Amino acid sequence: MKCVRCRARAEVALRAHNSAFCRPCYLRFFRRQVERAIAAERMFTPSERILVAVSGGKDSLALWDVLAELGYDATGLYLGLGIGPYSAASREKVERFAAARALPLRVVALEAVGPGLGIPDVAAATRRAACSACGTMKRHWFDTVAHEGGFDVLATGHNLDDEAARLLGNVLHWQQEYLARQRPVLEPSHPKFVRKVKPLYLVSEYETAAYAFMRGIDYVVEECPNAVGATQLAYKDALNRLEAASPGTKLRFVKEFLRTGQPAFARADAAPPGACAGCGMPAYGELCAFCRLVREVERRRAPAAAAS
Ligand code: Q46
Ligand code: ZN
Repeated sequence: MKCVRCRARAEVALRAHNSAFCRPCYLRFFRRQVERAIAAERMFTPSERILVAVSGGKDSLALWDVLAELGYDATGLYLGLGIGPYSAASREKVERFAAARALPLRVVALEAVGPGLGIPDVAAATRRAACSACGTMKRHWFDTVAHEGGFDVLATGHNLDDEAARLLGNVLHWQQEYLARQRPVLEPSHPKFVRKVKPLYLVSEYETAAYAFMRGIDYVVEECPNAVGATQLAYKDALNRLEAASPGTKLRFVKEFLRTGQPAFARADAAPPGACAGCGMPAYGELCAFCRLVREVERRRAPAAAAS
């Protein structure tokens, strides 16, 4: 198999793109795909300050790497979720990555800020699934750090597989509100929010993994222990089977949704959020989701504390 650009021996074959590339041509192809998505969706410009949410996994580190390579002003944000050895290992990977490339990194350990609650604390006290508590906590700290740090945009490493799985889940349950907000760029609906972007939304997990491998990125391979059995994985599995039978399915699914379906769901009249009475961040009720969750933890813990 030969590289479609230079005819050298190919290292990666991309069936969805009907292409194969040698290493230098693949790295160029990958960067151009990301660059094109940034430009086409007007995600950000070189003069803007970008906060990149990095988990230590291959997608977010590949994203940070490619943004830095393209010359963007990209600062990493690592949230210490307090999930035992997984959190310790991922933090170490992120810190090493940043140090080796002299990239600016912010580390926020959830147990050391605000109410001092890591994900296992919140999940145990509220008896919620860890991932549901985690989503609310992460959103709050991403928004807070981006706002307080004066960043223009928050970038996450969601790839095509993530977006396709999320879309499938939203369609299977006809989650109209989520479908209305599933876009690669979300403009802020409040002065304390920043723009949120997903520059990797059209590159597959395989493509990101190949990029990370070729760039020598050392990432945390183990998944978060809470990810095991997540419904998202079942959707990914189903989509992978469809992709194998008909290459390009995921790309078409996501692209065509954004072109034809998404605008129909987007409600032009969505009311903007007010201010949370607890933390001052944007909220749709009196309290934001984060403060509601923290109060729930406090409420549930109070009787236990009184009894002990
Ligand atoms: S980190 Fe958090 Fe994920 Fe772990 S607890 Fe679930 S949501 S699986 S991306
Ligand atoms: Zn709040």
